[in-house]
Amino acid sequence: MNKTAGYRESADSGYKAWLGYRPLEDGQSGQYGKWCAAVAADEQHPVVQRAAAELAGAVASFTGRTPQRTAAVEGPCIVIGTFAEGPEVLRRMFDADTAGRLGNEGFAIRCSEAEDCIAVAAAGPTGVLYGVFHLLRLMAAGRPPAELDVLEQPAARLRMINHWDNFDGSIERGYAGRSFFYADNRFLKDFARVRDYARLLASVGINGISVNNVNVHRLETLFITERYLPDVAELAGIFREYGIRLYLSVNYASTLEIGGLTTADPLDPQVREWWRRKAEEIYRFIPDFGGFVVKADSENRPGPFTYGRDHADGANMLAEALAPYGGLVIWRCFVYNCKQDWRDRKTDRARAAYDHFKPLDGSFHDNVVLQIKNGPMDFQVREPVSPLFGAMEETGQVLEFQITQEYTGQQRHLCYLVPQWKEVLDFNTCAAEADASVKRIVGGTLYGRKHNGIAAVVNVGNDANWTGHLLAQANLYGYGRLAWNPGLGAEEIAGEWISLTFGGDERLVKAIGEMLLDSWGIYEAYTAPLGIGWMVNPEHHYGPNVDGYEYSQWGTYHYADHHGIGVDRTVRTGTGYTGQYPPAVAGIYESPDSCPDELLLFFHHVPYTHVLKSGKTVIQHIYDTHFEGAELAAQFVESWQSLAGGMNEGLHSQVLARLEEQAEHAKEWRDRINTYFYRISCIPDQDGRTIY
Ligand code: GCV
Repeated sequence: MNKTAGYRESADSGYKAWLGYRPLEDGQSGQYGKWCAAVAADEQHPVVQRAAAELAGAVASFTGRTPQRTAAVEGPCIVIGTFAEGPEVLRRMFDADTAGRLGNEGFAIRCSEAEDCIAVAAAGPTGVLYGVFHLLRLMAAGRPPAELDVLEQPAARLRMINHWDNFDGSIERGYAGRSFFYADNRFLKDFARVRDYARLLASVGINGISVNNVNVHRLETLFITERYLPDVAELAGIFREYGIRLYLSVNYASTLEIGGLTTADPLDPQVREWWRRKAEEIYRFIPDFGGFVVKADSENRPGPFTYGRDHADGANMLAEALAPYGGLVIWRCFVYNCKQDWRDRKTDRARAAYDHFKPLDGSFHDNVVLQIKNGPMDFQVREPVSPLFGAMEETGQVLEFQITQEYTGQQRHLCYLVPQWKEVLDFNTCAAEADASVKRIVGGTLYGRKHNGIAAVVNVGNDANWTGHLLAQANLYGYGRLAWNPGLGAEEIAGEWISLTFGGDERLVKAIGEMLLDSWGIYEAYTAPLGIGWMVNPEHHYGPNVDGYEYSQWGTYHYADHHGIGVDRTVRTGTGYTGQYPPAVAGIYESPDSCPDELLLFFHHVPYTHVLKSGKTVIQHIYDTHFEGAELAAQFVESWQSLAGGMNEGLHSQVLARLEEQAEHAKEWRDRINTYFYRISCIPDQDGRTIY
């Protein structure tokens, strides 16, 4: 990837991502033309001023003419502001009722010939910013101004990005270069890049960011001390201008490691006092600090278990310290035994989060939210939805997705994850009312907890195009759009992203859209089959290795032998995991007859000759999907080649290189998986294709 100084401006690099604001076609430009003469914003709030600057810059880029920036509304213009403090015209265009319905972060957009303006209005400054970005999307899509009549507000209160960046500049599970926050144990202070990043995030409605890895090492533990708080505060200041609150991952054992105490027992008065003072100190530097993200008693990180305490004790202790300032404790539920003996067939990692946290429902303080990975295991290409959703009526919940493609091709393979996320959000937990979908739980409309939301581990780094694979930008964009509105379709989101990134040429939108929408299924087809997961090389998790984790301590087994494969997680004969779901869901998963094919091996151990609902045997399904998947990956290359000339050459060639690599690597997956299962089952492929 080109890392020379010019990449930020270069159209080849992909740096501008979906905010390139390419010139509008004459017709569109004409329609908006008169309003584009001026941008009016009379509020001095920094976020409103940022919104005005973004709007003016985008309009200049759309039309080739720099609009006038004014405070007063004089003549045709785009006017922006809050209902309360903005120009009078906003109160004429939107009645109090509209204003009242929008909530803190919502916005309204309208065009009025009578008032001779396009107006973007909101209850608060951040809503104004979101409204401006939305208007720019609509303008880019060529929506006629006369049709502008939009009222939007976000579904989830917290829409968060998690970084797994380390102070040395490495990124845990990062596939797009190094961190742009840190290098060599110092803050990089590349504020231009951080600002551009904040713009990207705000443009899709993100309002929270944790800036360091949940595995908090020695030096990052010091981020909450005077030594580094000034630097953290600088970062917070940039994100603040875009309505994004900064959070830090903290080391649960800070009192021991940097606090001079001999314990991190959450019930110890000295420990509580230390955190109380710590919170006071942090808020002195960062008055709107979001709070702590905590990975405790997980994968060798310290936690309350050491002191015989539970996770409510640990989380509440931190919550008490943050409560006076309105801070949150985002406590992760990724807690399991990572030192399992592979011979032990009773322990089931999938059960762990529910077993640990369900009994604690109702014991957490109001400012604790539990962050739960979408599935019970770990961001595999296919997993059922975690049974914890729906099970915790009295606890705020945040759903955790992984945008960074740890197990889905590491941004060397194309895998558009929005369809997967939509399945999770739409999943009906059947826990309460008829519609007890995950999106209602994390949107706060089912159980009505105060703090809820969605978080995701991000896929960016210092690669010129942010995400390594240019098409992986669609996942970052899509995540934000979905967190804002889970009702949006995967195709719709893909279409928006493609037009904003490459322009609205119909042929491009259709071809790239098809590639994106097919990509998850194709990746699944040539990798681990039928929900079994893993089968990757240990540690770095890239590339096929069927037994890579089979005799390890991580609890991620497939149990394949000469006769069959899969994990029996039934109540009747297995680990009992299915019993963690409400009966309506448990019943479906408990029997291989009703269990959906794509999750069969997650829930059941079956012979290779078991016949799927598709009518194929398991073994034939494995062969067929792997041959087809690799073929379809090769077709990506052809599809992309056919688009040469229709887009910037640099963008085209960088994607082509990744797709070629994917096509080669998909063959490796195909042959390794097919060969393994042919050798172990001794059942030949019905079609006699080459298996080694
Ligand atoms: C940050 C998986 C990843 C780890 C990650 C962990 C987590 O196990 O492989 O790199 O650690 O999840 O989510 O905490």
